[in-house]
Amino acid sequence: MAIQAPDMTRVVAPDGTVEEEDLDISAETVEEMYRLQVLARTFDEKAVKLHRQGRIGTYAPLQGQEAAQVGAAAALAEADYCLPTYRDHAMYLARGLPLEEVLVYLLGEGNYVDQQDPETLRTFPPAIPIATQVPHAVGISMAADYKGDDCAALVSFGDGATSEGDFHEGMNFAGVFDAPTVFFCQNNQWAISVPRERQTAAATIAQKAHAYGFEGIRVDGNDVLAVYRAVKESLERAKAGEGPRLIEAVTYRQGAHTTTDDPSVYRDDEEVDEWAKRDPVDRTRDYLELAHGWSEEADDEVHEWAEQRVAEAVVTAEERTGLDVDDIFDHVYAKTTSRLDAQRGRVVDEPEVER
Ligand SMILES: Cc1ncc(C[n+]2csc(CCOP(=O)(O)OP(=O)(O)O)c2C)c(N)n1
Repeated sequence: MAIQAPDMTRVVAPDGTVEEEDLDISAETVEEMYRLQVLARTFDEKAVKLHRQGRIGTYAPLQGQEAAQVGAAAALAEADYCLPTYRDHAMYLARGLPLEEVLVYLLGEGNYVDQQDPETLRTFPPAIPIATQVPHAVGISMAADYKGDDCAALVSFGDGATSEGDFHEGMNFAGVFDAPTVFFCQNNQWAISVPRERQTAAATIAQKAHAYGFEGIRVDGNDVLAVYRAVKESLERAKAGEGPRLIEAVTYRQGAHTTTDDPSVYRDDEEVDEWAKRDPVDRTRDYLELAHGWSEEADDEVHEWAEQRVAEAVVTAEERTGLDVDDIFDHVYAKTTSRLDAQRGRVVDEPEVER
């Protein structure tokens, strides 16, 4: 039996026209979110090139998901907690993490946030094992609630994560204990090569919340204003004691799953082209032009700033890191095992191993 999908909310149509007036979001906030999206896209394009040049390790591109990531992170209050994934580079940028820190992680050192004061940034290292951050977010938000800390936790994950036990355990616990958690699913239509239709027989991801006794909403994830509004409102509800919410941000991964993936073997060009017409960065720019008289000069200035910012960050990050291949053996275990020691020895002793 097909179950009715909740409607998807949207503020700005794909052509940039405003579908909803009376927005309580200032022009400055939209401009800042546009600037961050341009920075994220510029950085993303550069990161793919750095990987191709052998200068960084495997990278998970975010292209197409800029609005979802920036809109969600920009809606957080400073005191709120944020738990991103390996694809959420733009969330870190919108949270105020310097670009250099993101790059240092990709260069193989650190974990984005290890140089930051955790009480100030309140943003976790990226979760690589799928959905493990979901129960963590529930626990963190409950602990904050017990302590009387006026904050909520936002946990980000993909459509594929909704098939993991951790997702369901976290959702159930949050529903039972009214945890101030906002579950933010970036439904980018693919979990590596598994399409959304094979991930779940449910008509939407949002409706999964109903089974756990709370509300699930759908939002156009390529509409930064709609995402910002939905996340802000959900966080405020959670902090007012009205419980958790699941947000399904409907978006699209325009690039590969990672730089070691070739999506052309499992998806059609027509699909990619169709989603490109709904590009989130273009849409925010069109909105700014239509609603706030955004000029071509202002747009050029943002792009130049982003190019320069990314170029500077690459230089600074590469100067800061001095990694060698045998460094990968550190930090695997608290106490190195004999097998690892032997492997390290072989790498160090074999000069032909590419460094
Ligand atoms: C527990 C676990 N199982 C499998 C993997 C391998 N893996 C990495 S990414 C991925 C797909 C995740 O898809 P989704 O949750 O939709 O997020 P997306 O990558 O699309 O952002 C899988 C299966 C993993 N990292 N962790």
